[in-house]
Amino acid sequence: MAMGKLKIGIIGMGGIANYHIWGIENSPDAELYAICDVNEKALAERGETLGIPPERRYSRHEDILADSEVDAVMIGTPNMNHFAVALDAIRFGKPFALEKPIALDTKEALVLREELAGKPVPHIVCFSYRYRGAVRYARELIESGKLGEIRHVYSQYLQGWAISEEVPLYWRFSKELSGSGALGDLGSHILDLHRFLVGETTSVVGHGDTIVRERDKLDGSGKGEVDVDDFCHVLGRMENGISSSMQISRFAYGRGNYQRIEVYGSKGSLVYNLEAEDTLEANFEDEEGDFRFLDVPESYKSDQMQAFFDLLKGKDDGLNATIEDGYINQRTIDAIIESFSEGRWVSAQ
Ligand code: SOE
Repeated sequence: MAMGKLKIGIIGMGGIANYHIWGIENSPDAELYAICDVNEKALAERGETLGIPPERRYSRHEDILADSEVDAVMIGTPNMNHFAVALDAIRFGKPFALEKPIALDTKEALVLREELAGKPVPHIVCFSYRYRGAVRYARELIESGKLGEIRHVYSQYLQGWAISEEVPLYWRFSKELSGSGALGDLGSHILDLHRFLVGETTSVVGHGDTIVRERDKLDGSGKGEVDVDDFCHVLGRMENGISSSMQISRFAYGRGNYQRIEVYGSKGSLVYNLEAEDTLEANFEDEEGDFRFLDVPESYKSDQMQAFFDLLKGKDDGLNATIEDGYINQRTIDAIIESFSEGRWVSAQ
């Protein structure tokens, strides 16, 4: 690996790339070196704005992966390409950060897991809320036993942007292109946070459905079918007798990116709310009081992109999500989808 700044390539110049670029620009350890997108027009425009010379703008992901100057890549394509690009990154031995969900289904996720087992490559999966200080502090308090035995985890992840029927049929509304809907986009984060905070989900039962069933196709050729969930409500049995619920929707009016997790134990409770990210609400038996706000100590705050660069430089705090975590996440998503159609509890293991 290079001694100076890490030369980072970005694959997929859509919305999430702005976050990747921000992370690179705000790190003393990395520079944006090359970019890749299948849309040549967007590639040229972004290349100009970002000052990336034409010879370091790639339209094929294989070519940016083959560039030996590139130390690592960020993979932020639409979901349907996560698997193929990550698989090639492993085959090229190129370190990568991969957006969630890691694949369209468990079968694909398993291939990534098996490929990596034979050929380890430094990587992270972008379950980005793991890096929130409040989440890390909650994890520590739970691990230290401050809450006693954990009984319940209740979570919500709500957005409202899909309410408008004017929103066209882009990839997030297609099973073939995104695997699932609100479940894979938002629920994947909550499922990961449940594991990060309290443990494994062993079985699930859920209700998911589509509210707006047709939307305008992007090519102007009329309406097309939305075949993924707009919302999903899931009960989970977790290890150690913990019972969880999660409410996930793109149809929660007025909600932008509302994420809340409540953890109830035998001796205490914690509430994490993304909108109040530097605090936790807490109620502990040994304080004999009501709920109060706890400030999150500075030392718990972290940044996903910097954590990736640290990993590449040999510093791993063990809290990054890996393909193994992505695989377990995908397995749970698939169990939930099965439960939607079968209307029964399904094993997530
Ligand atoms: C869009 O719905 C989105 O950007 C997701 O793709 C992210 O993973 C989520 O955290 C915020 O919303």
